[in-house]
Amino acid sequence: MPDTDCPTAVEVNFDGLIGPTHNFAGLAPGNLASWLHRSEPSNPRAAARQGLAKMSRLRLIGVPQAVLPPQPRPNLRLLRQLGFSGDDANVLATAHNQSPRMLAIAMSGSSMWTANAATVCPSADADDGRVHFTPANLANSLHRASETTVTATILKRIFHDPQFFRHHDPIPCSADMGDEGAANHTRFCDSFADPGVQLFVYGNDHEDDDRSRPRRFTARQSRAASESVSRLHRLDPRRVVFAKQDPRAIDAGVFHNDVIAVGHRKLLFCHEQAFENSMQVDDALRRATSDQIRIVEVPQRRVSLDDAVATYLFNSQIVTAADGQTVLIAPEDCRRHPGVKMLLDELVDDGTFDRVEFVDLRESMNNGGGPACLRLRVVLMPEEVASLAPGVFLTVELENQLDAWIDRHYRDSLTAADLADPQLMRESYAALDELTSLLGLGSVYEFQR
Ligand code: SUG
Repeated sequence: MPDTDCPTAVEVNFDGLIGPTHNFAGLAPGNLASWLHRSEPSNPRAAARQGLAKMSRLRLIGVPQAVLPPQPRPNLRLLRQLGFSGDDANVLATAHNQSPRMLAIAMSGSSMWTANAATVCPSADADDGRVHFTPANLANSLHRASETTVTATILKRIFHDPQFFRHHDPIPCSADMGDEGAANHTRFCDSFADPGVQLFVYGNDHEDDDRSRPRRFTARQSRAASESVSRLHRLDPRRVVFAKQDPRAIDAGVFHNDVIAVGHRKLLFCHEQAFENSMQVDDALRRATSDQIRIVEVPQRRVSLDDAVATYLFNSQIVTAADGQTVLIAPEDCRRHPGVKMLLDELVDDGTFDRVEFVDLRESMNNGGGPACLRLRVVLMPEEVASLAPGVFLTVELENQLDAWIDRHYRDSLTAADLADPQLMRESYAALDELTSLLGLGSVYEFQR
C-alpha cells in the first residue's frame, strides 16, 4: 500500500488479474490480433503469470500497483438469459452444441483489460472534490458488455467511501452510445495532485459524413458517451478536450485510442495518424494546458500504422519510477522490430524517456491487449488511498500468494472444446472464491451467495 503519510497524490495502476478461462475466441470487432489468434489453444497459467510479472516489475520500480479480480466465468446468468436451461452442466453442454460462440462469450477472460473497465477522474478535477467512476458500457460486443455489472460491484467494493468516491451508472447502452472507458481517456498534469486536463477520444459522432467514418471496422467510442462522462464527472469544460480518431487508424486495427497514443503527466506520445485533425487537437491541448504539454508525434515514415498496431508501441505504459525516472514499459514485440527499437533508442537518447523496459505479455497480446490495456489508472490523495480495501495493493506477500494461487488453480492449455467442461467451471469458481478472500474483498460474485 502506498505511504499514506506522504502528503501528495499518487497514480495507482489497477491491473486486471488474468482469469482461469482466458481463451482465444476471435470475439473482438476491429481487433486484428484477436481475429488472427482465434481458436488457437490458450495458456491461462502463463497468461496470469505474465500479467503478474508486469505488476511485480512496476511494484519493484516504485509504482503503486494494485489488483482487480477477474469476472466470474462461466457467466451462467448470461447463458440462462440466452435461453440455455437445465442444471449448470446442461447449460454448458447445450450452449456448446447449439452455439459455441455464445459459450465462448460466457467464458471470456476479457475483463483482464481494465483500461476498459471504467473512466476515472481524480478529485482534483471534479468540482465536488470526489473521485468519479463511470463503468464502461462496452456496448460494441456482448462478451465485453456483460462485464459492466460485476465491474461496477467490484469498483464500489474497493472504492467504498462515499465521502471520497462517486460511482455513476454506465452510459445507457445503444449502438450510438458506445463507451470503452479509460482506453479512450488521458489525463495530463504536472504533479498528480494538480488539477489536470482531460483528453477524451472518440471514433464516432452522429454528425459524421461517409468520408469521416471507418469503412472496414466499427468505431467503438462515441462522442456523445465521452461528453456524457465528462459532464457526469463534473469537470471544468475549459480543461477538457475532445478529439476524433482518424478513421484510417480504426480501419488499420486501432480499436481504442490507447493502441495509438499514450499520455503521462505533461507528455503525449502518439502516432501522427492518431487523430483526424492532429493540428487542431495539438492546439486545443496546448491551450487547455497553458502550453505545459509536450507532444511527441511519431511520423508514418518512421513507424507505419500497421507496425504501430503489430508492435503495440503506443500501448506501452509511461510511468514515473520512485527514482524520478520516466520509464516506458513496452511490449517485447517493440524490441524485436528494428525500426521501432531504433526509435525507442533515440527517444532515450533525447531524454523523452529515461529508459525503456520490455515485458513479455504474449498471451494477452494475442488477444489484442498490451501493457496499457491491462491497467486502470486511478490518481488518489493519501486520505483516499487510506480509505480503500487494503488487500488489493500488491505487496511482496500478496505477489507470492497470487503466484501460488495461479499454480494451484490454472490450467496450462485451453481449447474451445474445453470451455464446456463442468470441471473447468468448478476450478474457475474455486479459484475466484479463494481470490476474493486473498484480496480481503469478502464475497463479490453471485455464485458466492
Ligand atoms: O476489446 N480483446 C479486447 C482487447 C482490449 C484491449 N484493451 C485496450 N486496448 N485498452 C477487445 O478487443 C478478445 C477476446 C477474444 O477474442 O477472445 C478481446 O475482447
